Amino acid sequence: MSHREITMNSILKEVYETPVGHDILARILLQLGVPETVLRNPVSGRLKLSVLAKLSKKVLSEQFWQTFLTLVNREQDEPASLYTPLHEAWWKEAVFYQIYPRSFCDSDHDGIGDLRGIIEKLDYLKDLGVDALWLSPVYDSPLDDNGYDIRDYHKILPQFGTMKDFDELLEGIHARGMKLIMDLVVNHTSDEHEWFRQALKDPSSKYRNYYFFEDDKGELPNNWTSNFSGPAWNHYEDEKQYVLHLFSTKQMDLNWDDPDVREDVITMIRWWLEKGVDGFRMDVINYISKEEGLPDGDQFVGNLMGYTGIEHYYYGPHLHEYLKEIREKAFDAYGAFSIGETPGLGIQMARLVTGEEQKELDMIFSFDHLETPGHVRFEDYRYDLNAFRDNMDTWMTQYGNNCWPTVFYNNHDNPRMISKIDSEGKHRESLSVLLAVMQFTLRGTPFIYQGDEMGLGNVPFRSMEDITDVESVNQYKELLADHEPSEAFRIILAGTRDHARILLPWNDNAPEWAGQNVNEAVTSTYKELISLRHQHRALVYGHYEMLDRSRNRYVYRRYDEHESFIIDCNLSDHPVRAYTDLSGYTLIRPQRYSELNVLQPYEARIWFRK
Ligand code: TEU
Repeated sequence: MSHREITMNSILKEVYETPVGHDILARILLQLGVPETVLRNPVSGRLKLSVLAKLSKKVLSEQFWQTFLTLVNREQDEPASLYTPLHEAWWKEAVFYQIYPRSFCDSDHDGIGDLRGIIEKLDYLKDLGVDALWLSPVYDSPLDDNGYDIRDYHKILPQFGTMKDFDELLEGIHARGMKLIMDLVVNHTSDEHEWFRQALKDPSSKYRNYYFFEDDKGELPNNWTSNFSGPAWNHYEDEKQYVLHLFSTKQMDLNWDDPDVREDVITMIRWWLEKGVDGFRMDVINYISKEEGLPDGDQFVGNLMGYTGIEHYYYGPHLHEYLKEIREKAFDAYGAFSIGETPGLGIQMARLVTGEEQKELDMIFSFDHLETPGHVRFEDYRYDLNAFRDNMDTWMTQYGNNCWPTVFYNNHDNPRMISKIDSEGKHRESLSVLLAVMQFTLRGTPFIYQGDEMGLGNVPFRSMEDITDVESVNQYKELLADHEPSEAFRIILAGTRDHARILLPWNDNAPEWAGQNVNEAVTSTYKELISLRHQHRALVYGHYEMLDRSRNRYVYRRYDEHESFIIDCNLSDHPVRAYTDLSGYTLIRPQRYSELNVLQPYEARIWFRK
């Protein structure tokens, strides 16, 4: 099925019915704080796109709308019906746990986590109830971006151990009935990767075309900026060349339009699958296809996102084609699992890459729920769980049976969620438990980030001297142009990825000022909840129904033909009246409560009926 050509004369309702039109308009409205329902409202829905363009003339350029029309009209596919049959899969039933190796467990006391440290903790992870591990990069790397800048895809970083350690780790994981997925970072390589070295050294090498080289004509090739501050172009004076990097100056973007790049990447993926790994988390995989000619980005979008040019590569012209190719030539032969990290994709676009019939990715990480709409990560504000509820509800009900959501709060790229909600840490335990209750009872695969199960919050970094992340360091320098140092540090403190990258406090080994310690009660609740999920199919494959979405309330039901759960959540730091329509249900957690009709701050209850 294809939709009619969208033009500036199309009415909003029609634009909103296309997958890409839906996601972009929804995002703009979200950022502007306008409810999405205006697009479904018969009066405003009949307005022409050109009227919206006029109304937003101050912020959105004419060029933006040109790009918008290109993106909308290029996508002629439509998501399948929401109600296709639901198929079972191990990764829908599994509880995943993300390990960020350098800060997980340090076995040789050099201050940096390592592979043997992970081996030491396999029994702990098994006991927690984890079914699958996602390992952030462990490959050889100059560590400009902690391993997301890969120098050699076939080597283990010596700081982390050896390939023998890796093999032992994989064996230990499989021996415990768990699975391992690796991080696949193939949007870019390190500038120290052999391919890039050849490319830079020898203009006639085939590797020149592996990257985006542009002749130096006295100005930057376009206005794109890096995700990590500054222009997205390195200048090589001797060679008179500019080369593209969407991330740090040492992370050079691969040119996926070169079939040799795709073939080399596919061969590398197969090499790891041959070793027995069970799948991959694919780093910024939606960025691999760039718009031909690398046109300038829109300034408004750039300001909104914090970097310019993204509309030309986050849903590029050959994205579907390349994802299908990797799937067919590498993943399918091994029955391997794939999850894409896809910043910026909305739900309808996500349906077009994860729909079973598409044969592209099994799941994706969407990030829209990580900030309250209208706010950005580098901003000191209080996160609102009401927006989280609304976002979850959309993914629970609008994603379709042929797609499967992920449910997570944290990863190595974000400050800790409990601190975003409650910066003083007054409700550390109840908040950790509330988040866990939702994570293990919503529909979708839970991804725990290391330390969630310990109830970890943010780190009270004292100054920029405690900060090491390349993103923060670059941003701080940029901020100094128009901020006082103390103000710049405050902004970094709000958003720095270092909050999630401090060594886990297994045995008080984190520096004292960091104030990190394990909350045992949180850990045991994790165990209890994971085991509950494992015991009840209704919590995995069951239906989802919203029962109450009034302010600060999230009450929902998960059920199948055999059993039913009602989950009653208080999303606020003050008491609320509990849900009462519970005939036939028994309370299974918490075991103790102070008042039956009142939920305490951030309290979450689970009721059960057979
Ligand atoms: O992150 C990509 C990225 O853009 C994220 O910062 C994303 O925008 C953010 O998580 C949304 O909340 C990936 C890796 O996860 C990150 O660690 C790397 O630095 C980056 O790619 C480059 O490889």
